[in-house]
Amino acid sequence: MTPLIITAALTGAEVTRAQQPALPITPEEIGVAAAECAAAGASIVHVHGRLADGTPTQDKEVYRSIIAEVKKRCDVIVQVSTGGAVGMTPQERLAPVTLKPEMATLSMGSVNFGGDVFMNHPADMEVFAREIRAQGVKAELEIFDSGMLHTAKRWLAKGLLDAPAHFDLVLGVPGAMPGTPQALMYLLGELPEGATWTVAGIGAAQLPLAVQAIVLGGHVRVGFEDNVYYRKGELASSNAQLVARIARLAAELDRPVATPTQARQLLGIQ
Ligand code: KMH
Ligand code: ZN
Repeated sequence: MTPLIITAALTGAEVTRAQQPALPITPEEIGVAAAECAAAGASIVHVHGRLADGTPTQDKEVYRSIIAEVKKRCDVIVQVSTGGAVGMTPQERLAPVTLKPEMATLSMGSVNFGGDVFMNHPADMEVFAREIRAQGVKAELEIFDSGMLHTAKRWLAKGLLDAPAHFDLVLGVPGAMPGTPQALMYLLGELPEGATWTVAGIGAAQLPLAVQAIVLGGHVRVGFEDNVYYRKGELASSNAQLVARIARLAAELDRPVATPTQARQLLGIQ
């Protein structure tokens, strides 16, 4: 079976230390967490910048430090966020891409996001897509709702995005598609030829959707950005604890876990 790529979404923009005391915030903490996750089976880390007080930032120098802190400890693929936090300008959000990381996210549309609106105007998305391509960065297309997948397919047909596309199906954001097996199956039925996909279930949807992805031949994203619990009422002790559980489940289901080198091959990253 295709090796399973496990992405660890280490920090995100919304989770606080009050909600999850083990949340990595500084570049060094993110580097340490990345190495722990790599040892547990992650081949990608999805990272967000934070200031020392926890405020989300897309500052290029913060991301430069994050990438350096990760790379000096392990060989995982570093995927920078271009989603940043709700309310940031597109120019702010795009800054880390100019560091030429191996991967960057690209959100494929606007969506209600809890009590906020995560704005992704098509004109801005096009600038993001062009810059990601110009920097030679592999895009992960973030799909929060079904219309976004159809937009991605239109853009692939128009040549605005490169094929084969890699998708992150983010299910369970309040305001977007639910974290249900049915929602996942719908999206899988609509994926373009040759696409690769990972699933990021939010909150309680993280584990069941991850198991579904392991069985169906997809890939899995876990981590504090999406879910801070190990099980109902019990906080996870680290991002690595969540990664290690997925690696154990994959082994039980006869799915080998991808090394970073295998993940690069699967995603066409040079
Ligand atoms: N923080 C969310 C509003 C991404 O990283 O590309 C958007 C987000 C997506 O986290
Ligand atoms: Zn993110």
